[in-house]
Amino acid sequence: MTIPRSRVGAHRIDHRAAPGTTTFVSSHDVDGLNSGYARLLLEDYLEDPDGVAHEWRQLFESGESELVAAHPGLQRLLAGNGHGVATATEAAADATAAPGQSPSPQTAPTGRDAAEQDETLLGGVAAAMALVKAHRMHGHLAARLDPLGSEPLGDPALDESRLIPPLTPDLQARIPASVLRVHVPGETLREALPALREVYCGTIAYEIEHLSDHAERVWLRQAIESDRYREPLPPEERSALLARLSQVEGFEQYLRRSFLGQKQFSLEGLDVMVPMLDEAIGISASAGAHEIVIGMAHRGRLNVLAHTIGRPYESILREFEGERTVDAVVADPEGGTGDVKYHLAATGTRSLPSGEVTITLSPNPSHLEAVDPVIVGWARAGQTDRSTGAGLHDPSVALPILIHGDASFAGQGVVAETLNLSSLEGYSTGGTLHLIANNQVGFTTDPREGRSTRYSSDLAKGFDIPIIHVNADDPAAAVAAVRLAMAYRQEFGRDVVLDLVGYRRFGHNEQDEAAYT
Ligand SMILES: Cc1ncc(C[n+]2csc(CCOP(=O)(O)OP(=O)(O)O)c2C)c(N)n1
Ligand SMILES: [Mg+2]
Repeated sequence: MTIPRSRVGAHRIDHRAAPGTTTFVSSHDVDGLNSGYARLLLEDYLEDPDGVAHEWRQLFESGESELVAAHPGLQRLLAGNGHGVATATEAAADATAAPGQSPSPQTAPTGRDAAEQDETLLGGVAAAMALVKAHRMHGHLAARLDPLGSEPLGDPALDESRLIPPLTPDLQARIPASVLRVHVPGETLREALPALREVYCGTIAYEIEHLSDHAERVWLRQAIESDRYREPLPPEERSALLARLSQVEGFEQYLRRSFLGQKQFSLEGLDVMVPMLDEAIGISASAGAHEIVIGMAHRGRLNVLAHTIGRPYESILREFEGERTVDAVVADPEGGTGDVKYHLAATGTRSLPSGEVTITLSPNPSHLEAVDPVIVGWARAGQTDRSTGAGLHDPSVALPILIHGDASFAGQGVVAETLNLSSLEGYSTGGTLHLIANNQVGFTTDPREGRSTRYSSDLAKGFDIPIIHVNADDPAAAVAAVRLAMAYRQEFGRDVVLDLVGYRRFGHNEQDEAAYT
């Protein structure tokens, strides 16, 4: 059969031969020019053996071609009598036999039994592929993301026993992981499934399957399933992380005790945000950035000022002291709310092994998220070489970071306006890092009363942006999430959202009673 070049590589076309036509498929078609096309047909065949033309089915089941030979799992799966390839029946018997034992001749299935077993196995492969797909698409619904311990919703598609045929442990053990194209360790589905579950339904969860770019999806799946960015932290990094978290918490505890009832907009419940920023800054600096611009609202701003920007504790404490006198409050040009420290800018420098980096926290008005487009424009200006008329753009030299509130990200229109700029040639920053400081409440509003979507981050899906949810009580996972997000930015130059799911320990601010608000 010769396949018109225009059809080569086309997706989901009807591969069935037209009624009444006779075609001949040689292994040459598969092994030579048309192998990409054949690979697509093979995918269709694995999903539904009747979904491809008879001659292709014959070829796949013959075990003749290099394509089939290149898939050791298929070799075992697909019947290949006379070609030195095990039949599915044989593969099944292999898998159930004890090591070192050959299947007993009395129990080896023959005839109808064998055909039934083949069918079960092929059905099992189709079900296994659906199970893998379900984990990639819906694993987040079963992930342990809430430090408060709420039960994840789950999804029936993730339940191997509900598939048809049910993927019993025995059937799982007969399905080679290689045909499923997963990147988790394990020779069979039975070995790979727990790892797949841990990757997609653990304390990090991913929403990547909505991305329209195939290369991005493939890259992300590979990066996620191989745990490339989630290597266990070495002991010294674990200690450093603990020390950093202790600083974050200690600072807030001190302020709370010393300035009882003054507003702090505490970060507690999301403390790991500070080490996450450290990680993003370090990665970005070692990739050539010398400027980091951060936009954020009130939540955790004092901690970011002290620990991310490096503003001395004394200068922050002076502001708290100043607020205690009536004069200072009345003379406040902002109207005496005592909120000035939650709006002013600050700049600091950090010396890293890769060089010095300037970190700026931009000023922001009370109007939530209004700072977003400002940061994006600021970063773009920093990335543009204005010494020549050409205005060359190099996204590696400056990193924009936007820290959003969970209610604000879903509720404020300017978030959509900012995301809409993200892929425009004249406005792109080569990827803005969005971090949702998700304390699961907006002042007094519960998520179910404040947005119509499941996640605070859902808006980003419409902009083809990958979303990484992470449980704020797993600091190592939070660091791993940043590593993946930054690697994605460096690889594809696009925005990415980190949804840091935590909680709010002390009320909206320290002037209200947390039990009520
Ligand atoms: C545009 C705008 N609307 C309303 C407010 C009043 N306001 C201040 S904080 C807040 C809650 C925001 O919730 P979230 O974004 O989840 O941040 P959190 O305080 O929980 O960190 C609201 C409604 C505001 N400052 N700006
Ligand atoms: Mg909130």
